[in-house]
Amino acid sequence: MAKKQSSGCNRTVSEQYHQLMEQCKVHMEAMDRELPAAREDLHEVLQERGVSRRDFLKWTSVMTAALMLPPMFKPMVAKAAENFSRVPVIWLHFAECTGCSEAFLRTYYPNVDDILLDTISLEYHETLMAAAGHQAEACLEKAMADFPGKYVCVTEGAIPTGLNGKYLRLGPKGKTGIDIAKEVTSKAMATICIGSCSAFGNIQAARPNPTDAKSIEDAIGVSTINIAGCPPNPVNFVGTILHLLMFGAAPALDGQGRPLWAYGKRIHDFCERRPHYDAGEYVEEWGDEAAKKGWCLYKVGCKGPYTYANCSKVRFNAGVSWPIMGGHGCIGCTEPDFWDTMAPLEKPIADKPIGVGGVEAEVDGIGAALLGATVIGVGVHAGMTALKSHGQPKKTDEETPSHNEH
Ligand code: FSX
Ligand code: SF4
Ligand code: F3S
Repeated sequence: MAKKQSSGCNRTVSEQYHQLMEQCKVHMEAMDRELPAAREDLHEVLQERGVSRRDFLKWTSVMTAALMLPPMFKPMVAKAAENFSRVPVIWLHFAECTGCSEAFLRTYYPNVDDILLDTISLEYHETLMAAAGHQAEACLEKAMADFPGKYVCVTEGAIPTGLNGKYLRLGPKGKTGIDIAKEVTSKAMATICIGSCSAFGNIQAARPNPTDAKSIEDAIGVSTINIAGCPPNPVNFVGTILHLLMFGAAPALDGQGRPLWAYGKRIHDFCERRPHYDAGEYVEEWGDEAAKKGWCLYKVGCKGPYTYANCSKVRFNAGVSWPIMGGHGCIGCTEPDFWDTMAPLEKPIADKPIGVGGVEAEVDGIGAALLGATVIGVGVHAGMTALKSHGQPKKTDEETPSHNEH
């Protein structure tokens, strides 16, 4: 009886994946017809940059698994990667430090993700483009006119909303950030917030927030896909674009608009220092013997127990390291309002004892509560059918099938 139930269940899952595959094929064929021609051949670029076919196939497997898809989707991920440079991107800057763009650009040993980012079809990016003033504005208008409903709007930075947005005026006509964001997102296929500033307001919105800075979603009322982090991991952006290319919709999102495949797990549960936490072995102060031994950083302020992101798994700088590996605790940079809610950054949030019967159970409880809150939001954000309409109206309760929920 149990066996029958199990195989019936498996058959259902397999049928669902086959159905998803059909949807993926139909969508990718449509994209093939609609997207502008590729400016560069990905495989030639990979070869020039020293990435072998074998490395590319390995990357395809890793990315397919990261996107929570079964191996049958590997060829589709490869095809989406080939189409990566065909997606027109308009990249807007608001109130921020440009660290996000920096994080995406700075790479010494490029891997496939970095190379994909290099090939991206940036129609407009204020820090990278040569044009300025009226010329730059003309580039933006042309990109919007050439690719209505087909471009991805990437936003970096928060939007100051005080004084009707006049704290942030941009370009030769002195438009406010609010005006530009509304104009460009209204004709976009999707809006992706890069970094915690555009996703949540971040440092600009930290208390006392004199300019009344807000996230894009709160400032102008559009639904956004939030690639959180200060700065975020480029891999999370690449995977999200691949998902858009494959299915024409955002991946399943948590209650904070973050893709679940990248932000669904807690830092604390995939941390290499976790055995030390469990054994009650903590760094007490910077540079002590425990620090040299790589023990847990909770007592010097690590906020890994409250933070959701894949940093330990994908790491930064071509997978070389990540904050906790580097010796500092996580400051919770992928969480909303972390400057306020995670402070003080180098001390535990509450002055409570650690160890068996101490804060350990509470910390795990907090993680579970946060996860509960994010999962409740999945239904709302997973219904991103709005992505298919150009206006991307703010959040809908409408459900779309999402493979990530299987
Ligand atoms: Fe914010 Fe990004 Fe932090 Fe900086 O642009 S997410 S302050 S790394 O640069 O927006
Ligand atoms: Fe890792 Fe921080 Fe958790 Fe310690 S508290 S195990 S350093 S995430
Ligand atoms: Fe940010 Fe913590 Fe990762 S500080 S980069 S979420 S380890």
